[in-house]
Amino acid sequence: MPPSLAQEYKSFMPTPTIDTHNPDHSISLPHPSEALQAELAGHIEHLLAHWQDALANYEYDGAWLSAGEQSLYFQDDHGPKFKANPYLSQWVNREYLSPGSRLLLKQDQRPILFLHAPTDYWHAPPPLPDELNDLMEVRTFAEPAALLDACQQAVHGNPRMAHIGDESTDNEAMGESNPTALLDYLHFHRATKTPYELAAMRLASDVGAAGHLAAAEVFTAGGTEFDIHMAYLRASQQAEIDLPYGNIVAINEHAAVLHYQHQQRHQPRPARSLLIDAGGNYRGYASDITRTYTIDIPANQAFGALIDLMQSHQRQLIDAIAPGMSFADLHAQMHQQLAEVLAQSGLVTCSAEAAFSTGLTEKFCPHGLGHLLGLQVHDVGGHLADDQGNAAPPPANYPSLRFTRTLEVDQVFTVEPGLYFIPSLLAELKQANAPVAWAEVEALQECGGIRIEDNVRVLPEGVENLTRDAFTRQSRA
Ligand SMILES: [Mn+2]
Repeated sequence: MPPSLAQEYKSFMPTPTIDTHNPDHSISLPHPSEALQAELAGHIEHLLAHWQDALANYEYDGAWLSAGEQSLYFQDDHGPKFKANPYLSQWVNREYLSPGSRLLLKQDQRPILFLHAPTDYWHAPPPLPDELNDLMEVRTFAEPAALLDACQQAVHGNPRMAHIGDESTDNEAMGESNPTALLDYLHFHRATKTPYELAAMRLASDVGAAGHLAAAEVFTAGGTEFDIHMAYLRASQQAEIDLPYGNIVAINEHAAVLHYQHQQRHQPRPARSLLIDAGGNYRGYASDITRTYTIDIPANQAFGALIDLMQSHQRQLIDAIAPGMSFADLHAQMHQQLAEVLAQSGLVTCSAEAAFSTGLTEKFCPHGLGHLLGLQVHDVGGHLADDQGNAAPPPANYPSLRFTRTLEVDQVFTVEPGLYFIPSLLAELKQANAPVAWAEVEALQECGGIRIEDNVRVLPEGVENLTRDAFTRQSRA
């Protein structure tokens, strides 16, 4: 971290500490400090100016951002955890947002937050967002009907309004629903983060790193996928519903299932490898981190060497990042380097050049190199060439690439090269008589695969590696 960045970091972010009274050495995160509060004020100011430009560009007098409604499972009285519209939770920490809440933005007017705060003895109402008192007008309503009435009265005349949020009947009258041009503009700019958002994402990275360190220990000690998952939750101080996405905890060949979703309670055979893809959440912002480990015994030597190669391959890709370059080009570099890894470790019988040019590497890594990250784990706008809505579609041979844009300072995204032994894709290669060293590949198949994933912020030169910084802080703590 360059000194200026270290200073910037220190100035608004209290260092998380491990609670020494807690025998599990779980992370204990600081309460939003005065300094973070100061960043929040700057963030809201930035959003105000940004929305004023956006609305002026597309000739709207104002906009409604609505939180959305709680959905229920079919013929049931409960449903998944409510997750507010990210366009609203960019302004208001989603922990404060009940279903039905709305924000009114009008040119040259303070934002008004209409909070739904039901009188409910079945559930605890969300806390009130005192932190926003100086930044916007906050009105609370117990009844949704009263809230809607107040919304109608807050808009005088016949202004041209946009509505951003789900398209329920209540929202139809609020304005033009999710206009594409406005949304493209907003989506495009969500990629670059404000200092407040970066601070939140550093903390989300700390949460994730604390979980990953505990997970690695439990794996080495012989834990099952379930044990590792529970240790991750405990150490990162997250309940399952707090996670930015479901943990992927994959021992042995489970790692070849890219979004493996189970946690096995018993381990029938000795564990050879662990791929864990698990994130942290802080005030609605996500980290998205993957690590791969092996048990250090002679039988795992080849797989361990492959992990080392993938580690340096991932670092090389991160070192290549600079503003102005295309992420699609970086993705192509990943395949070029993957071809070298395959050739170097004797897994293919052709040259690295041939493994790359024939597309052989795509069978060993069928996913994209990375994606934008923020309020959503796969953040919006990855395929936009500009804020006018022109598209930057993925190259024809890499259809799974979620992020194709030109890199810009303060964009945050993941870099996650992988190398997998996926039975169905290997079968295709066998069918096609591909130049694969089958004995070597089959010996590694039981280890599933490797993915190394960090979250980076683009700097004028190089990157801030949110993930590696967080691992450093957490392993010291
Ligand atoms: Mn990811």
